[in-house]
Amino acid sequence: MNKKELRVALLGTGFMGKAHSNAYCQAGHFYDLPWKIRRSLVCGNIEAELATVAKQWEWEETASDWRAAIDRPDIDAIDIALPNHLHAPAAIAAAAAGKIVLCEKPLALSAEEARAMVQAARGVPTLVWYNYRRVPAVAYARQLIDEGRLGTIFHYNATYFQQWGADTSRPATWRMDPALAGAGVGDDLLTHSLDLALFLNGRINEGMATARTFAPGRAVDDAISALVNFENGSLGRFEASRFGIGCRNVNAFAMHGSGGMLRFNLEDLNRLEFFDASQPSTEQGARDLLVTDMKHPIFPNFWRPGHIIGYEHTFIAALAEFIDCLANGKDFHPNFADALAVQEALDALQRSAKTRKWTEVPK
Ligand code: SOE
Repeated sequence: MNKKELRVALLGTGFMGKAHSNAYCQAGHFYDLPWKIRRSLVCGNIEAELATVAKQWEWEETASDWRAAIDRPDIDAIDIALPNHLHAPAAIAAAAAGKIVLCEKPLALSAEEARAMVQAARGVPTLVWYNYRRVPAVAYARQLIDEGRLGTIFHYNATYFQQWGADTSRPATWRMDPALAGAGVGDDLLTHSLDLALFLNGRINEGMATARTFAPGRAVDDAISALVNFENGSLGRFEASRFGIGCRNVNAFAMHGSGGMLRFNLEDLNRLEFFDASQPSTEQGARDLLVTDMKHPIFPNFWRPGHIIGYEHTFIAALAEFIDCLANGKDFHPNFADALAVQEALDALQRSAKTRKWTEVPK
């Protein structure tokens, strides 16, 4: 029997357009997908970029305006990899047209906009590209936590540091314009840390934050630091910066519980440090696990033990799982509702940075 086709339109041809294009090409190579992916249409308003992406990733057709994708009856899924301010209009239009909607992070420019997107997408399956949930080491961390190996959690500390913001000679892109990107590093990097925190440690009740713009004349935040209280009673500390000199893409977290400690850093993404406090004290020590075993989550879809994987595999794994959920009527996470929870936490922290007060995250 012929497989059902998922006819995709990708909106956006930048860095994320490339990461998603690769996932559409590769998912069927690594996973036995229940549906066949068809790369039907790619939309972008930078002519040279559009032509290159279409050619290199073999998209069948191109369009210079993302709106061209919305009402086409021969498109099943719309994937939004546009600048942040276009996420809401594109997602709401796509959902109204009954399409399956995939959207880059952050879901929206504000919690209010994100709520409208969740409302609009009630009847359609959604995915948000918080791809780091699909790093095998992160998925394995979640498995250890679910098995109770960390016991009662006391501390959740997260850092997302990049350094490119300090290079003021870089041409400004949409990321430096609050109307297009949101408040800055919080929307871009802290959202990743918040998504992982909600995934691994549960709801954040309240927070207190401070934000800073280091570059003179820049209109967006370069750095944000926050303290939070989690619903499970643990304390949290978050830092996100584009001035994290020495860090190219340090997306790291550490969790300390009565049963042990976990530590992860994306710059060494195949590894997870695990300290098991149930070991005799004479033998205790953090073990640096290479999360590439056939019994580890996600990894066996790719290579054999020890044959490490990279950034792109997280997108491939997310997409493959989404298609499995679509075909088998299962819920996929993170979806729009999960990304709204990130947005609510971010919004509370950004408000706190302005008012300098502890701020509750609405339920
Ligand atoms: C910013 O530099 C950025 O590209 C983010 O926008 C992505 O979400 C992150 O995964 C890598 O860094």
